[in-house]
Amino acid sequence: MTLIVAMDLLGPDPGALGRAARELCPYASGFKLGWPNIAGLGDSALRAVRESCPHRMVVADLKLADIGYTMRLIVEGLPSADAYIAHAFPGRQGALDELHSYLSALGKKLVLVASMSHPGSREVMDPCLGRLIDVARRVSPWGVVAPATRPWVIGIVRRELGPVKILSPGVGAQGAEPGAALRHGADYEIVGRLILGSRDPAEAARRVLEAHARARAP
Ligand code: BMP
Repeated sequence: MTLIVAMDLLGPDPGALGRAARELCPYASGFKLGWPNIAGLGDSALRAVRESCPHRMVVADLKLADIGYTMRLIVEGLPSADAYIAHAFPGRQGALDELHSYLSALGKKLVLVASMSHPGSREVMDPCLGRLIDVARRVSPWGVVAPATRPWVIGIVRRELGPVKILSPGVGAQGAEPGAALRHGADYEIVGRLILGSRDPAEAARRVLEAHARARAP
């Protein structure tokens, strides 16, 4: 499957997180929890989702950007995710290499942010895209974040990094059409408000998956 649901809208509410995960479990490959969920609840936010939909990926979107020692301490305190998102810009040595080794030893996945979906990504990140991709090449993470809102960036990441998983946010509320990122080479679209802000989240998720199926049709 191709959909990762971003849970930010539900905030630090374990009941709401659990209910949404249960309802969307048939449609989602995974659930991404960010600081709006984790800051008030810690690891129990991740556990609420894991327990409600046990066989899907739980992604902790911590956007880590620190020395390796500190990033490892942060992850140790939030152990219930399958995948962790970090920025690429801290670089490999003494930072992402240590985080990657730690996560790999636990059988967990690292995802690096190469480019972002908001317009401001063009100010600093996109002029450095080649260097951020180079960090990703040397760290060799499981996945990379690249924006659905500027899908040509997805094409560059795909061309440069080959079989890495590409996770693309920016669908719906930020303007990209469901399926557009997949058509440009992404593996997953990260979708939050379009689904959780709708009156019938399961129906909204089903529609996103229909668009994904059309995008993948030959
Ligand atoms: P929404 O579909 O509601 O816009 O949510 C998008 C999600 O993806 C949010 O959790 C946001 O933090 C995250 N995200 C993003 O929007 N752009 C990026 O470049 C990277 C992200 O992680």
